[in-house]
Parts: sequence; structure tokens; C-alpha cells
Amino acid sequence: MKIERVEGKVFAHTTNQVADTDGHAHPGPEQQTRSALLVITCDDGTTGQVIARPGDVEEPLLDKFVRPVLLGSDPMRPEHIWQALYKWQRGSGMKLTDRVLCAVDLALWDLIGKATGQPVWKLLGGYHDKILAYGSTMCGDDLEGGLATPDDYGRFAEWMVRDRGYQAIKLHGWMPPIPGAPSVKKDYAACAAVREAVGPDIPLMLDPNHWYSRADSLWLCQRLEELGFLWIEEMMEEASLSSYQWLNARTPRLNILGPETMAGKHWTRAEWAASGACDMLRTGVWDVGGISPALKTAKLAEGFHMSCEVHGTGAGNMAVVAAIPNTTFYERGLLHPFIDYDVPKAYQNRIDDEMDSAGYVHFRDEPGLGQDLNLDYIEANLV
Ligand code: LLH
Ligand code: MG
Repeated sequence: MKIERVEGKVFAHTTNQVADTDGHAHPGPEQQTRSALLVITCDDGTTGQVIARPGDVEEPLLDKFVRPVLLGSDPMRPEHIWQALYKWQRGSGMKLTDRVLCAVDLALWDLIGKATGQPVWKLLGGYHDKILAYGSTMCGDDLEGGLATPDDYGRFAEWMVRDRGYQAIKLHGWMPPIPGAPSVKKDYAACAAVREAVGPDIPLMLDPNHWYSRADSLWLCQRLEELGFLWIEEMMEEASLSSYQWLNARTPRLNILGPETMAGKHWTRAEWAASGACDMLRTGVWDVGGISPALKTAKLAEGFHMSCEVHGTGAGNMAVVAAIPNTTFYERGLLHPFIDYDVPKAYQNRIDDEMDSAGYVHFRDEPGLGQDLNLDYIEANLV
């Protein structure tokens, strides 16, 4: 079995979200946007595919780096292919990003699942067949009735737990360019309103502004300790390892989770674990370059008796969450009172991460990554 074709298909669809000038998603008017499908096809007709961003599968990238490695290769050797792409990153002039590695790795694993008739999460270890999701809110905004005030967060949290069945919640606080952001006092007020709304037994987490100082971070962490929060993540620039060591040494009752966006794949995460910069390790397929480095992060965390909490949604992250024993939740979102997360996008027949009324996401038995894509829609809307 050999890889014969690699295609990036960019297609149009509508969205009801907009990104602000710092890249945070918020509800917005319905408008056109573009996504992409990366498709890997073998000589026997088996395919693997994944939804990506158009920039991750641009033709010059596929042509210069991806096809030379993949075409003619055995798709059942994903680590061999991943290492070849990884080694090319340094000499690629920063073009071969971790997101490109991730898109290729996910499409490849989807193909391996389909070729073997197995769901990827089982091929990777298959530890959980279901797991509790945490509802992960969008960042705060200034929309009336949205996530503009601490009370808005409290009301939304009450809906999440009482009406939708979430058993855990993570807040994203207010971040620039939202007027008045960032503010540790306002972030704390939202956390207190959510704790008040859901009671003492629901695990809560916070992902605030990513550029707080040590002093602001410590103040916020100490308040979250009083509120019984489970973890805080990325409250300071993650490049400053010693700032995280400093903070972690002063917050015995709150877990510091990281790093999320820091470059360096599992190697950076090993440094964080070894140097006491965090209590729980963070990984995510799109952050570290695919399933292979995400699993390595999880396994090194296990060696330190640490949990590894997976960043973000989607089929690739679901496969990793399901595969590993040392994780607590699946991150489901981003959620907002104005958006119905459970409605599939135009290019999906169903969403990847359906959740039952008890707050569990179940891992499916279909071969591959478990995405149910509307390929007719994608073909009819190619750009
Ligand atoms: O800054 C944001 O918009 C969010 O933090 C987003 O990146 C989210 O994916 C996240 O960090 N979740 O943990
Ligand atoms: Mg985060």
C-alpha cells in the first residue's frame, strides 16, 4: 500500500462567528468564510481526510514539502513520515509549521483507521470509551446579553449545568481589544459569579488574558484557590518558564496547567514538567504538530504522575483524549449564549463531539477519526 495523492481542497461555507483583532472568536452576523479538507489517497483507493485551515494546506506547501515526503510512502508508518516532516521544519524557513504537520498526521491516521477498519482512538490505546466534557466558554465580549458582565457568565454557567448537562466549566475571561480588558478584578468577579451559580461541586477552570504580570497572576490565583478552582492556564507569556516556576511555587492549592501555545512540541512540555513550572501538562494536536507529539506529551506526563489536559475540540484531539488514561476532561467549545454549538456546520452531517445529557462525550466505533463530513457539500462549494 502506497500513498498516491495528496490534495488540499478549499471550500466556502457560512459562519456566525467573527475573530477580533487579537484572534479571539465571538458571535457575529452570518457571513462567508473558507475552510479546507486535506485528502490523502492510496494506490488501493483508501483515503484519509481532515478539516484544516486553508493556510495549512496551501498548494506551494503541499508541493514543496508534503508530497515529496508522502508520495510513494507506506501510510502505515506515520511516525516515519512525521519524523521526515519534522526534520524538514528547520530548513523550511518557518513555512512547514506544526499546523501543517498536524493536518498531515491527522489525515494519515484517518486513513490508517479506514484501512484497518478501526477507530483511531482504539489504535492509539483506547483507554476511555467516553469522558466528561467541560464547557469551554468564548472569551468575554461587550454584547448585551452575551458574555459582557460577571452576571452574564453566572447565568450562562447555570444554563450549561442545569439545562445542558455539563459537569465542568472553563471560563475564558475578557481580553483586549474588549474595552476594559484585561482586568484581574473583572476576571475574578466572573469566576465568583460562576461558582455562586453552579455551587461547590462543579469543577471550574480559568483561561484568562495571556499577558498578566507575575503580581496580577498571583493575586488571581490566590482568589481562585479560595473559590476552589481546579486549574488556571496561560495567564502569562509561556516563553518565561521561570515566571511559571515562580508562580507555581506560590499556589499550592491551584493547579497550573501548561504550556498551551508555546512552541517546541513534547520537548518544551518535558522541560515544564521537569522544572516544576506546572502541575498538569497541556497538549493539543494543532499546538504540537499532530497525534504523535501529543501522545508523547501525555506519556511523559504519566511518567511524572501528572495529568495531561488536551487543548481544543475536534476529531484529532478526541482521539488523543480517548487514548490516554491520565486526562480528566474533553474541552468542548467554544460556547456562547448566542451560538448553538450542537448544530452541525454546513460541511458536516453531524458534529464530531456530540454530548449526552449527563455531560459525556462518547467515542464512536466507526473506522478512522470519526468525522462525518458532507463531502457532496464540500465538492459543490470548492473555491
Ligand atoms: O484566546 C482564545 O481565544 C482562547 O483562549 C482559545 O485559544 C482557546 O482555544 C483556548 O485557549 N482554550 O483552552
Ligand atoms: Mg487555553
